[in-house]
Amino acid sequence: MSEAGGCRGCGSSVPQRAPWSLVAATAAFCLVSATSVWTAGAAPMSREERQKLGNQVLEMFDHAYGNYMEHAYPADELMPLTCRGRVRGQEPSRGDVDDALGKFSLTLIDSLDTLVVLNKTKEFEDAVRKVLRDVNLDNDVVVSVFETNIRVLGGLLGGHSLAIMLKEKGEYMQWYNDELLQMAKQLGYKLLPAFNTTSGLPYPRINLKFGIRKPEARTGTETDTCTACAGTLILEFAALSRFTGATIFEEYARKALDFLWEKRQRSSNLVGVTINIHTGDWVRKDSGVGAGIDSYYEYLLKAYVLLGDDSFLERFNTHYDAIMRYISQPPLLLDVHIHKPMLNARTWMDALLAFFPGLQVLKGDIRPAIETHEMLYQVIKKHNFLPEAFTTDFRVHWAQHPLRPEFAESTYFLYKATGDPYYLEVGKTLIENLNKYARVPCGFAAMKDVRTGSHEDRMDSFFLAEMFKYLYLLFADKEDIIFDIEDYIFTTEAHLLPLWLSTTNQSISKKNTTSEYTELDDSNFDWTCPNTQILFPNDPLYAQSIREPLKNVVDKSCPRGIIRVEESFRSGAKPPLRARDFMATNPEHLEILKKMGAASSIDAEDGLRFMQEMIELSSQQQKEQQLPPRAVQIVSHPFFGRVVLTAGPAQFGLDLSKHKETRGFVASSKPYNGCSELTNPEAVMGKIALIQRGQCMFAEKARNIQNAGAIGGIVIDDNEGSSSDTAPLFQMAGDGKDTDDIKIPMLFLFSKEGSIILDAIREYEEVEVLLSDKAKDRDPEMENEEQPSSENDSQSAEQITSSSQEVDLVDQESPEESSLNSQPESLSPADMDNAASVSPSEQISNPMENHETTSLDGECTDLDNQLQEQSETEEDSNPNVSWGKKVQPIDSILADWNEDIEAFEMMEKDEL
Ligand code: DMJ
Repeated sequence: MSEAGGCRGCGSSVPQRAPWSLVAATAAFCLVSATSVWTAGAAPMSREERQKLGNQVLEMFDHAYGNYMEHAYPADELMPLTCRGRVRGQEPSRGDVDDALGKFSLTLIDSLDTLVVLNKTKEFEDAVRKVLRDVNLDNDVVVSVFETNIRVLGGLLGGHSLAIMLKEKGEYMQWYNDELLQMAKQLGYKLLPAFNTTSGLPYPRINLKFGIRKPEARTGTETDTCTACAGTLILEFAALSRFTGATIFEEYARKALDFLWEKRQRSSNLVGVTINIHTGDWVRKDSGVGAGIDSYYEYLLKAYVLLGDDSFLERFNTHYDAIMRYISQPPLLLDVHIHKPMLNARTWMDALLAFFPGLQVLKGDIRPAIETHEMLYQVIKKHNFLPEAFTTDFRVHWAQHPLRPEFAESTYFLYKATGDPYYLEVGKTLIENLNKYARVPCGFAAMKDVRTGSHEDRMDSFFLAEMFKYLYLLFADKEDIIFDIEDYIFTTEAHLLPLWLSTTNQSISKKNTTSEYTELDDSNFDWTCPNTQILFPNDPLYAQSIREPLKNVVDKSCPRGIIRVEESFRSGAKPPLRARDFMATNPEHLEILKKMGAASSIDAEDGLRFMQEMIELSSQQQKEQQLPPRAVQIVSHPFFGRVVLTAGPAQFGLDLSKHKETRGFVASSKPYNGCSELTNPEAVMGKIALIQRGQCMFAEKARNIQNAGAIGGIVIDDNEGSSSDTAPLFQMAGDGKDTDDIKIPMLFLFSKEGSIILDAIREYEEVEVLLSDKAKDRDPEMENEEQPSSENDSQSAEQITSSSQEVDLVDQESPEESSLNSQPESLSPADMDNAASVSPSEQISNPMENHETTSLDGECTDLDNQLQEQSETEEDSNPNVSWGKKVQPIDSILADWNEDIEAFEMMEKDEL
């Protein structure tokens, strides 16, 4: 190659065409090479240490990929806790997440080009042969068009791109004859029927065998899709067209992008989250840079980089200008309404937006990239991982973390742009946290709850496609990679497409391509490159100077709130009324409410925010009655604390959040249902008793095992196959009587999590667990005994698997245990009683829906204190008013506000 050249730098540069374009896309990269001039700030990292970290990444990849290949392949994904493959239809449905699984060995295909980046050429060659031999793209499965495109089509094209590169080098892949490309083309044709809509926007799902329209297809009735789903096709589809000469793919992807562009909200230049594929109406009018929209923006800029079509850059810049105007509130990125872009649509951010600083680097806007990245890093330092969503005051909103790579991606790009070794330290922390908290004997498990450290039986393919690539590249020197990464662009799934495609088969885009430098109308592109002041500070401490003021942003403050309060104080006005401070008995508050929406637009904005906060507060208060999930951590050999299971709490017995955790060996109780006096007290004495759910009240079971001398109890669900992956977590209720006599801690595990412990007992006999509110660090003493190699890890994992396949407690245990395998339909009356004793509101505690209800240490203290002080002053001056008394119920306040909300919605509709 190369068309690419000049100012290149970090694995995603541009072809050498129009000079203006070149600067626009790569200006940030010219900052690279700062590594050598680094003089202060974070200490430089030695080559030795970088190599060590690079090797660690390789070992981690081997652990993930090796276990997938050994225990899951040809299934789509590895289930790292039960150490087997996830086969769609054979596991309880997880809803939309499963639409990525098409029975096409997803993880293998998604890992192809990672193997080459990580220098595993031999393994790549083997993997390609396996794909060609085993993968069937014609399964009767309904899959997501978006996921299939970015992961499978992208994976095949990335594999092809590197296969032909290797073949040209003359050593590996000499037999290769574009077979992966042929598969990609076959898949491309399978996806095309999805575009059969009047708008040209694709249906969100397609049946790989039957397409959309056939009755057997079981899809094609959807009306809506997400903006990212319709707008993240151009890189793969254009690459497919240019590799094969079949122009239809690029044409369809362009048409969808053109339609989205036409439908942008004209006054704000923003797009909504979901759109009707037939009418083009925005279905969800909130707009951000995270979930649902993210890669639409990414692909506009990267399509320009890969295809050299200026119209994509102009669109990107127009959107970027709007994003920076309305959504960016550094260091935050907050969703707004497309019609009312000054109004925030949410008070929380999602983890997917962590890719945005990386995109800003590609655009060349480094300052806000550094700021947002720093804020995200502080959230990570607090919770070890980025929770799926977190509030503007950095509390956990959705506690899951499915090992997403976006933050690693941005870290890589920022390091390349700044050369600041700080970003190497960030990468090191990511590696440490993955090994410490997500690594299990059979791979890496997603976090079910970053607060408790509990796991989910899930290792998504993007973890191999993206995470290891970005982490390895972060620490690699040029000579560590067998090809020049700068000749390629990363897709959203981090698949590599060669930049020379820009000049191949470009018939479709020719009319839009600027072949010579032309002055574009960039009058409204304030944020556009070249912006040398932002980009070339020529100061090795530049990044650090931007991070410095944000050092404690997460721990000590609520930046936005504080700014607003300060501004208000500066202007002599009182700070806006916040829902959490509202007292219906405070005449001043009532006066403020009356004024809201009437006077200035600022008052109106405060009023709407107040309404939103009230709604959130109300649902939060309802949820406050719920106890958070707990953790059961297996601490004995060979788990050493690595497997953490999500457990439901009990409303009786020892409260694990207030007391020290309980640790002990486990023993099955006899009878297994624990509904009568135990016949094996000697076995459970001083241990944690395992009891099966059903046939009597939870409290009765607890009393029986306590009387037998157990120090804790784990109730295991009797509904075979139930799992906290697919069902809301239980809280075990008491029996309606006084349960103060129950002193031991009791936790509930669904059947799948429970069987992990039962399997372990069968295999290792002595199994020790820790019952706690949050997983604890691994036991250092145990660590010393730990077998170091991943080979050993996978051996033990293999043993667990085989045991999990063979375990049959019914055969081994007492007759009462025969109900272990009973189906939900065969619930006994006592089961019914048991279920009835737990009201739905008491029971359901789904982490995906669960807002964190208690403040974390040190969060928002400044703002809270200021507002609290203010409220106290008001209280003092009015002795008749006191907190918690005479407060109008939230419901009635909400009813009062309902009319206004409806009016606001009408207003929005009218504007459409
Ligand atoms: C990946 O599949 C892609 O990066 C996609 O664009 C959104 N995020 C997931 C991983 O989090």
